[in-house]
Amino acid sequence: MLTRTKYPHLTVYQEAPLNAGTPLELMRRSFFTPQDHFFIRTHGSFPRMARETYRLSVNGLVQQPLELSYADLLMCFAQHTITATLVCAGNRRAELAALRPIPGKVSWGADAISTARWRGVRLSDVLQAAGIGAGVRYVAFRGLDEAQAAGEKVHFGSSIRLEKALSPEVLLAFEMNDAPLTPEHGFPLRVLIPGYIGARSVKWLREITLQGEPSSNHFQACDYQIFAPDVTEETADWTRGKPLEEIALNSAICTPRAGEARRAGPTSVQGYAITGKEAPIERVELSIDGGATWTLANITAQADRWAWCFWEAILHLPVGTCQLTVRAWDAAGRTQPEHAQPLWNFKGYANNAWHRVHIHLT
Ligand SMILES: Nc1nc2c(c(=O)[nH]1)N[C@H]1C(S)=C(S)[C@@H](COP(=O)(O)O)O[C@H]1N2
Ligand SMILES: [Mo]
Repeated sequence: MLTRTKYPHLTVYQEAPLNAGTPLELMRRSFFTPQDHFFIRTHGSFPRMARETYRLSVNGLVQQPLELSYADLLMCFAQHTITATLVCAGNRRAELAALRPIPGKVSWGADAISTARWRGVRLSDVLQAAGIGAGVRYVAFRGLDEAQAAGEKVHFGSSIRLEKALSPEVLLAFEMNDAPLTPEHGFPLRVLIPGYIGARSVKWLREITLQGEPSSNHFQACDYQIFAPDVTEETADWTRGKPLEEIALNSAICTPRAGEARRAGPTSVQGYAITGKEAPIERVELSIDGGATWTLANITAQADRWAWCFWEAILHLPVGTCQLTVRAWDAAGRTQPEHAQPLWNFKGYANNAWHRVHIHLT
C-alpha cells in the first residue's frame, strides 16, 4: 500500500487519517529521532501548502492584527533552536485498552513519542508584535487541515494559557533536525509547545487568536480531557473534564521487546523517560520481581528539560519467563503510579503506570 511503502520504518496503525508509531527497537538508536522514524499523528486531511502563498493570521484581542508571510516570519523575528520531545496523549493507550476496551481510538504502544531539534521564532515575539490586548487569557491555534468530528468537518485546533504562550520555549517552528518540516509534521509552520501533550502543538498553522476563554475548537473543548474511570463517552460532561496540558512523568522499556527470546545472563535493558514538570528526571529504576526490589539504571543521555532522557541497565536474568518493570522519579520526589487500572479513562489518555514487558530467557 502507498503509505506502507512511503513509511517503511514506521508502524502504520491507520492510513486515513495517517497514524504511525516509531518502532521501539528504532526508538533508542538516536537521541534525535530521524524524520523517517518520527511518529505521525493526524486527525484529518494532509494539507499541502507552498511557502510562497502561505499566510499566518494573528487576530482577536490584539492591538494590530497581523497577516504574516513565511518570509515575514523569517525576516522580522529572531530565530531560536530548542530540543524537545513530542508525545501524544494517547501514548501507551494499548495497556489501558487491554483492561477495558477503548473503541475507535488508535491502540498506541509506547511508540507515540519522538524527539527533535526544532528551529523557529518565539510565539511571544509574534504576540508582542501584534500587541496583546486587555483581557487576553488564552492563545488559540487553528490548523489548515480538516478533520471529521461529531459528524462535521472541523479544522484541528487548540489553546494554551497566555503565561505558557509567553514562555521562551514555545516556538512557531519551521525546521526539525536542521531540515524544513516535512508535510507530515506541519510544513511550512507548526506550533511547538515543549512540556505539553502533542495535541496542543498545532501543525500547518493558519491562525493564532488571542482571547479571554479557552478555544471552543472541538479538539480543545470536547477532546483531550481527562475524566474519572467511571465516566463514559455517553455520560461525559465536557465542561467538567480536565484539559490535558503538562506531560505526566513517564518511562518505558524499548529493548528487549515484549515477547523477545534472549539468552539468560547479563542483558542490556534500554528505554526512555520523560516529564513535562518543572523538576527533571532524576532516577530510573528496574525491577524483575514485580516491584519488590529495584536496580538503578544509568541515564545515558539527557539534553535539557524539554526532552526525554535515555537510560540503560545491565540486568542478570535467569532462565525462564521474566517480567521487566521500569519506573522513573523526578527531582521533586514524584514517581509513576504502579497500576494502570485507576488511570483508565474512556479516551485512553495519559497512561503513565509502571511499564512492564515480558521476555523469555533460555
Ligand atoms: N493541524 C494539526 N495539528 C496537530 C494534529 C492534527 O491532527 N492536526 N495532531 C496533534 C497531535 S494529537 C499530536 S500528538 C501531534 C503529533 O505531531 P507529529 O505528527 O509531528 O508527530 O500533532 C498535533 N498537531
Ligand atoms: Mo496526540
